[in-house]
Amino acid sequence: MGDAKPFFSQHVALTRRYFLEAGVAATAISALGSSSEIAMAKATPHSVEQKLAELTGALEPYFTAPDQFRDVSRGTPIPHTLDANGLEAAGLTRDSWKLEVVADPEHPARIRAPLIIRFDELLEIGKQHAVRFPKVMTCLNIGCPLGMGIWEGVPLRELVWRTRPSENLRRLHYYGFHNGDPKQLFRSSLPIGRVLEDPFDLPPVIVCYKLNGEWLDVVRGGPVRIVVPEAYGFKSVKWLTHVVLSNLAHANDTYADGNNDIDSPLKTFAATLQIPSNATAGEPLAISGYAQVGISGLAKVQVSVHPADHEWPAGDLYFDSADWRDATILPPPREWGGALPGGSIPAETLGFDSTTAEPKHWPMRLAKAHWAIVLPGKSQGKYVLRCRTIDDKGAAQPRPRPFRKSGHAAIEQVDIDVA
Ligand SMILES: Nc1nc2c(c(=O)[nH]1)N[C@H]1C(S)=C(S)[C@@H](COP(=O)(O)O)O[C@H]1N2
Ligand SMILES: [Mo]
Repeated sequence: MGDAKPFFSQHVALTRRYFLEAGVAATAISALGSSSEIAMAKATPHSVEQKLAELTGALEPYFTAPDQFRDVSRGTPIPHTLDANGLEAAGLTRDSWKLEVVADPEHPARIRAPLIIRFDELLEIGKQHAVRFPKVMTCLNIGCPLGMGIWEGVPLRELVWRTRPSENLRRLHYYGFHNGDPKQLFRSSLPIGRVLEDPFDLPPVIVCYKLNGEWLDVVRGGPVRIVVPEAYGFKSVKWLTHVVLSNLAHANDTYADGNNDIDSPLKTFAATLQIPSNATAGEPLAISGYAQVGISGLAKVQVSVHPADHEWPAGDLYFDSADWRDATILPPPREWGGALPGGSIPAETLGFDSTTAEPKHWPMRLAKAHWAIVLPGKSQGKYVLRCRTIDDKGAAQPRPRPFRKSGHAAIEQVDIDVA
């Protein structure tokens, strides 16, 4: 990751100052709030500083460079492995791409003007209507996000309205290039209301053609994909070719196969990035990580360390009785990473102040946040470290929606050997 380092040192400097301002450098450690785990009895300010410096090695850039996203693309062949001629024939270049917006032959919505849109026409609409917003792309079935980007495109409703719909429009579904093989079809769907209006201050559902300020690469589903801000990845169909306006009253997503909960919006959860798996007795434990901030926001990240043989009360499924300590949620980084052109947030990105380019709220919803904590040293033995989030409604992870097939939220557990 070419831009990892500068981001990193900036973030670290900021973080260090943050911790110092929190009072760590002061000798009056007792003055710290009880929630601040930097204030441990044994550690001198010097060793805390050292630990914080160590922590910094594993933090990732806030945004993910487009070529650093994890790829879970399907298809035989996977569309982005086609050669130049193949891509052209498949309509997967900006010159050859087109999108049909039509009525569902089986459950037809009444529309007056079915559409075929080409890339330059989409950009033309974008001149007036384009939006961009930060969003973490996460697969419902994978614990760790695939990447964090600023996605840009035209609200899907702009295309829907251009078909001049009049009635019998209850949902739409959409799919992309799939090698002309019905068995490889990957389809997703939305209620029409979600497309026409944005509830709870969410960004619109977009027909997306840029990621982090650059054209959307074919590997990420370009030239054009759908992006649904609050949803798991399967709603954001890649290599988009068809939007179908329908009077069908229910979802018909491909992802409903495989027992997936297809109406599940993004969950809040925490995970570690750096932990000392082999620690020395008495040495403070420096731990860092990230949290995915789902629709319910993020109030806290908490960490606990218990002996591996700790006996949990019967019925304590989610470790509520653990000795949870509040970690520090790190402030916005000074450098955003993600290979953004000029290193800056594109103008008028939703969620950022248009004059200062600072985030309006922190941590940002439907995005990532980073956290760190330094815990008092432990005596020799085997331990298990756990981390969890508390969302803005006060629900502790994996609540309020603990089921695996609605997206990952299981509490992470990591073994620590103290020698
Ligand atoms: N056409 C198409 N779009 C698709 C998929 C697919 O298999 N085919 N996979 C979906 C799933 S399950 C996920 S998690 C995301 C992943 O997006 P990414 O590859 O940009 O990270 O793409 C979605 N869009
Ligand atoms: Mo997925």
